This record gives sequence, C-alpha cells and structure tokens, in this order.
Amino acid sequence: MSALRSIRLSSVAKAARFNIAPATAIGVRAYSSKTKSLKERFAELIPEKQEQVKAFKSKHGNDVLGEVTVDMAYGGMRGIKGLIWEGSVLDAEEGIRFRGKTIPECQKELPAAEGGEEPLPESLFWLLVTGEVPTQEQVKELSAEWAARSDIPEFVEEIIDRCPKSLHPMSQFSLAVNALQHESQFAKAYHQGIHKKDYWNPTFEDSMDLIAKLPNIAGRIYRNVYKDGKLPAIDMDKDYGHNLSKLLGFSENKDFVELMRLYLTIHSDHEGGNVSAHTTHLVGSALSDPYLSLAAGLNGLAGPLHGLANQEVLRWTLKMKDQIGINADEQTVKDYVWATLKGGQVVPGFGHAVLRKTDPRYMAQREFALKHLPNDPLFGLVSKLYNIVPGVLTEHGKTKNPWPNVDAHSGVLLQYYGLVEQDYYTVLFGVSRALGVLSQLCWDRALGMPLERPKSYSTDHLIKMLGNKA
Ligand code: HAX
Repeated sequence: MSALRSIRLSSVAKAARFNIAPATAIGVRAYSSKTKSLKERFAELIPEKQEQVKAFKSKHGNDVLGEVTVDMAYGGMRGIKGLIWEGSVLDAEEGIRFRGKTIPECQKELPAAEGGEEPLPESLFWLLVTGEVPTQEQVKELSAEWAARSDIPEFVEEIIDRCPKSLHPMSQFSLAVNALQHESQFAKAYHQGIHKKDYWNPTFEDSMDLIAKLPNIAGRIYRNVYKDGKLPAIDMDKDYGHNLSKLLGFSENKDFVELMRLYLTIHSDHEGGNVSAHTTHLVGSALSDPYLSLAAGLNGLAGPLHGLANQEVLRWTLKMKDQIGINADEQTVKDYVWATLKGGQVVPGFGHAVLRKTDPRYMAQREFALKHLPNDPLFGLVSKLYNIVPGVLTEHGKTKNPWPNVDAHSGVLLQYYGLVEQDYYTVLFGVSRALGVLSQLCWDRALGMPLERPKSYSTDHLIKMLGNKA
C-alpha cells in the first residue's frame, strides 16, 4: 500500500472510530506538502465565491438575462441563458475559454510533463476548480494523488470482465461508473445526515476518486474488448495521461502520450449547456452523487450528435476512403458529401449548436497533426474535408455553422498511432469530460445550487396561452 493511500485510509479509519461520516471527517489536507493541496485551495476559495455570488444576486437578482420565444422552446432551448457554469464559457466566434484562458493560452501557461509540451490534464483540472494556474509541484502532487486513488474494486472489475465484447464500450463505461457508486462518500455522508454546508467535501472526495479510477476502467474495457484482457499496473510516479496511455498499451510512444495529455485537456469542458455537462449537472442537482451524475452524463455523451460523433467521423471518413480512394479529387469528395446529405444524414464532425467558427479544439488537434504527422494520407483527407465540407454545407443552406468541430479531428490522430478501434473513442472523450463536469459539480455543491426544475408546457396549453395574440 502506498504512503499516500495509507494516509487517506487512516483518516477514514479515524472517522469510523469517532462514529462520524468519513467524508466529513477527512481533513482538508490529506497529503504532506509544502504547497497547498487542491482541496485546501478549493476550501479557501469557497467562502469568497459564496460571498461574491450572494452580493451579485442581491444587486442583480432581478436583472433580465434574455427572453424566451416559442421557437426556442421547440428548438432545443438554443440561446436560452439559464445555467451557471464556472469552469468555462463558450464564445460563438472565438470558441472555448477555460477560466478565461483560450486553448493556446492554456498550452502556453499550464504546466507540462518533463520534456513534454502539451498541458497536463491535472493542471487543467486545477485551473477549472480554482481559476488559478498551479505550480509544477502542485501538479506533481495531484498526479501522485490520482495514482494513489486509482484502484477499482474487484466487483467492478468483474462486472467489466463479464460484459460481452459486443456491448458498446460506452455502455460498459457507464455501467462500471454506476457500479463504482458503491464507493460514494457523498451517498454515505448524506445517509448519515451530513449538514448541507459540508456537501462540497464528500463531493470533492468522490470526484477525485472517480477521476482517479477512470483510467483503470477505460483501460480494462479496451483490453477486454480488443486485446487479451491483461492490464498492466499504472506507474505511481507518473502523470494521468501517461498512465492512461500505459493502460491502453501506448506509453512507449512519447508522442502518443503527449497526444493523450492534449486530448484529455481540450475535451474536458465546453461550458454547461452541452448534453453531457448539462445532464451531469441536472442529475447532480437532485443530490445524486458524482458517480450517478457522471454516469448519466456519459450516457448523453454516447449519442451520435454529441460525443459519439468522433467515432462516426472516422467511420464516415474511412468509408469515403474505401469508396472514392484517398487521393480523390475535389469534385469527387464534394459529390460524396452531397450523397450523405441527400441520404438524409448529417456530415459528422461539422456544425455546432453554439459555435459559428472552426472549433479551436479542432485547430489544436490540426496543429498537433501538422507537427507530428504532416504526411499521413488520412490526415491529408481530413484536411481536404476541412477545405471542402464548409462550402457544401453552406450551399446546402440548412446548417447554421458549416465549420468543423472537435470530433472532426480526434479520430485521425488516434488512428495514426495505432489506436484504430473507433467504437472505443468516446470512452476517451468521457474520461476527459469527467474533469470538466466534476469540477463544476464540486462548485454546485459548494454554492448550494438548488434542484433544477425548469417549466414546461404542452402545445395545447401554449395555443391557449398565445393563440389569440394578434
Ligand atoms: N450535416 C448535415 N446537416 C446538418 C449538420 C451537418 N453536419 N449540422 C446541422 N445540420 C442540419 C440540422 O440537422 C438541422 O436540420 P433540420 O432543420 O432538418 O433539423 C439544420 O442543419 C439546422 O441545424 P443547426 O441549427 O445548424 O444545428 P443544431 O444546433 O440543431 O445541431 C449539431 C448541432 C452539432 C447537432 C449538428 O450540427 C450536427 O448534427 N452535426 C453533426 C454531428 C456532430 O458533429 N456532432 C458533434 C458536435 C460537437 C459535440 O458535441 N461534440 O461532442
């Protein structure tokens, strides 16, 4: 048993001795360090943020954020401003900013691994929780803490092992996260009558445990479905991206490990209204614990209009390659795209509910490809699509945003390094998305966010309400 883990378990044992909920008894500082731990810093920030929100609400509580039209109600609530999300804000033209920082700024400012260039997902998580750029030492401690918490219970391993290979990896992923709920400190503390002002504490502990355990779940699914089912142990002194790569069998390739760090960073958060984020937040608002909340979000991520699009993109692109050849000319590619549209299908990887420009997450991956695989033929085809599809979608005239989104590029990178199993890709997206939605869930509980319950109407009711209006 590692030193870190024994410290954590000893505080649980102490809690048991005093007959109090372990989560509330776990001290804010569980690890010896000269610098502040993430939990310490989070705990410090909570009263400041609570005060800020209280003051803002008392001054602006009745200010109007926008109006809601009938079209918006029927139109998937596009544009309705009704959610609070601390970690990131999405601008339609500029794309995502994590705590005010663009992706290139994150790449420049967040700590990377020794000898690496891409930000460590640990540093992005720290930024999402605190709004601050961590020190290298703080990131190293977070890596060690996640490694120390990474084991999954045997019964969860058995559940994964018993899944038929034909069960989609995302269903296996969601199943395993639901089963891990057995470990929830929040659920236990709630059962024992925890005071609501302390909800943040077991929520934080659950979130840290859950994030730490995801690589072992994801790795096990990958090895079971596509390989011989044997899983290596993670390296206790290595970072999250390295360890996930190791579990998948790719840690020997340092470029793949860097890709994984970049991938896990940029897929983490995309403000609050997307399906996976909103679902996690909504389910969490019923005080369902982080495990149940994330599992619900993962089920949303598994839809083809959302996260699963990255699987669909590669499938669609490879099918195109088989049908028209990798070096097809512009007109042949255009005809293929038109055939998809005329078949009543979407062109996967293009369009977005909020964005109106090329997704900067797409650009970050394109830049990675230009640096590491400029001559890869499939990357060449993806680049061709980048130049052709927006024009076709514009001519088609329906899509509000003809530009590529994040999912249009991730598959070609994974494919290049040998991770060719497309059905698996959304699991990686889910590991990353956990960083964003769980950091928000911690803030939801810290800020006492209430049960979410918007109002709905039937069509008949709306006709009665508005039907006679001139
Ligand atoms: N190909 C074909 N038609 C498209 C399209 C595309 N890529 N994108 C939008 N459209 C169509 C819509 O289906 C809609 O048609 P109908 O009026 O017949 O229903 C019309 O254009 C208007 O849609 P929109 O307002 O531009 O887009 P929405 O906000 O409704 O939907 C989607 C946004 C991302 C779901 C949409 O662009 C889409 O289906 N794209 C392809 C799937 C995809 O790449 N999804 C991943 C998005 C990013 C993400 O969440 N990643 O996880």
